[in-house]
Amino acid sequence: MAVVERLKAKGVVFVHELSEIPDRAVTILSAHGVPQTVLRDARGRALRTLDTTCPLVAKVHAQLVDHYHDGRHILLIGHQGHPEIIGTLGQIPRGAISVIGSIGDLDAIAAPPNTAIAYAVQTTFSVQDSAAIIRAIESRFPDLRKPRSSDICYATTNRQAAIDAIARIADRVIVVGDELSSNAKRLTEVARAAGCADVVMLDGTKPLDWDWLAEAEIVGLTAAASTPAGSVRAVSDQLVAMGFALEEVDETVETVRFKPVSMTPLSDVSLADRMEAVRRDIERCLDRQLPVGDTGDSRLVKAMRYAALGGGKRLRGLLTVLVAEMLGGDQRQAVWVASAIECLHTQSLVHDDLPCMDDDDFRRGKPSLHRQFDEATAVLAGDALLALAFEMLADERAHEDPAVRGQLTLALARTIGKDGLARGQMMDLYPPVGVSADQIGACEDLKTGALIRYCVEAGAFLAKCDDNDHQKLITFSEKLGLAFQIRDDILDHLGDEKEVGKRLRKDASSGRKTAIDAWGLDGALDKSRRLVASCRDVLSSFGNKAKLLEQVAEFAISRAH
Ligand code: GRG
Repeated sequence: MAVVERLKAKGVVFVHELSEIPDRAVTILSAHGVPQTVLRDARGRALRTLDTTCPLVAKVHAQLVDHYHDGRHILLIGHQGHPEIIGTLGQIPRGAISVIGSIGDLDAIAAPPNTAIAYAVQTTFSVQDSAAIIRAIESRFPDLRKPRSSDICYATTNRQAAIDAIARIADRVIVVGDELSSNAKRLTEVARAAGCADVVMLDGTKPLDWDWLAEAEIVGLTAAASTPAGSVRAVSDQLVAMGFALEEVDETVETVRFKPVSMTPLSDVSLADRMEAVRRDIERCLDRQLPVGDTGDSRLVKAMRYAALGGGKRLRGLLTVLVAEMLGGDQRQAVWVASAIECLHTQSLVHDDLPCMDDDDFRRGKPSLHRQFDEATAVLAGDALLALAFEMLADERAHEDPAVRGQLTLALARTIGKDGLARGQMMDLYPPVGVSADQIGACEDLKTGALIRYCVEAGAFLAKCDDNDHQKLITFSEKLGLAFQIRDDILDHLGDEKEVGKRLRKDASSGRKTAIDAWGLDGALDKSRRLVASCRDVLSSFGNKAKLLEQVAEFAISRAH
């Protein structure tokens, strides 16, 4: 409270909802962490937002996302309604997580014993109480994933251990902290449980009660992890003035150091940083969908991993995530669907590289899959990636509404089948004699544009957007797809093989007609700039929220690989 009052005096306003904050205000997200929806809304508004989520809380969030992607139900040990729990619940879709504050809450969960479970703990929970709940979870659910190290914050753990020792010998215990602080309350509970009946919580602003201390020989003094040092000093100074000698009983030295909070407002995060974050999310999700078994029979999965992991711009996945985010869709579902799309995209690259198709030895800067393994493995790994993409779209983690999962699945089947990618590839392999510029355009649109369109549509499906916005986004995706293809032609003409990561100048040697044949290099560049301008026009009605999508269009025509 003392800190809150000090900040209020400096003009800081405390709010519960983002909607209470006026545009352009500097916004600080609390160390307890916030739900993904708050982060998304903060990014989408003209707020200079700094995210001060505690790294220990962020670690719990990251682990929960992995458990969610693994299809586990999560038991979150914590206090219902506490800000940290609200933030943590908002990291993954509702229904995938249950809050357990007591053994009674655990008993009320209906899950059968063979349920795949993971648990996490509020970072300020009581070590002892969590240990009892964890034992009950362990005895009920054998298929259990635990945190790699304790989720409870080191400062909370150390203070609880210290007060447990002190309270055993103290006549009175003073916890300096605030009623609102979870870890301060835990300290009073631990002190009482250790056998001290006289425990009070003080905030350090009022004089100590002489009568209460008169008969005490030993007074235990502790403070919450978030209590300012000045408040602790105010209390200890008074104790010394009363004649108590200070003695430190716990020798634990806390050496943990955190990276300073990034001062780059969320709304100013560059496309490159966002791309990198989405790339990491997709990589993490796919890594978990492709575990190498220990049976020795893992050649197929190794080949799938070789092709699907560690390469590619993930531009298609990024589109799905950004569109879903702009429209209010769930971020974790968007990453899941984006990962499915990247599986499918990888399959098309693997098969495209085969000698019977485009015959390429290099892809994403390394030997193509059939060169690294063999052709049969490349065919089968491609098939399995295709199957995995559909499996993921049909899975509940794509969306809780089966109708949305149906839309996602049906639309992808149409995008890649006899009227989509496969048809485009066929047209490319067997062009009609005297192929026209229009026919080349149609072929490229099916080979490349259709999947880009699908990525944008997938984001719209996830967010269940209205027909009007859906139509605008389709127009955007068509222009973007064409701009992307033109850049591909320009890169084939001018690009650097090392940077692009595959063999170039194939179009000229194969006699294939490209955008440069149609409009010349300057004409193609001019056309792509005009396409980006129309992307911007179409997106203008979405306002600031579409800023990153506009930048994706600019990236599509300026990329060097
Ligand atoms: C899916 C049923 C089904 C059939 C596939 C092989 C095939 C039929 C189609 C080939 C489609 C293809 C490879 C089109 C080229 C698309 C393209 C421009 C790929 C390069 O995309 P980038 O630059 O690649 O985004 P990264 O590596 O960054 O992901």
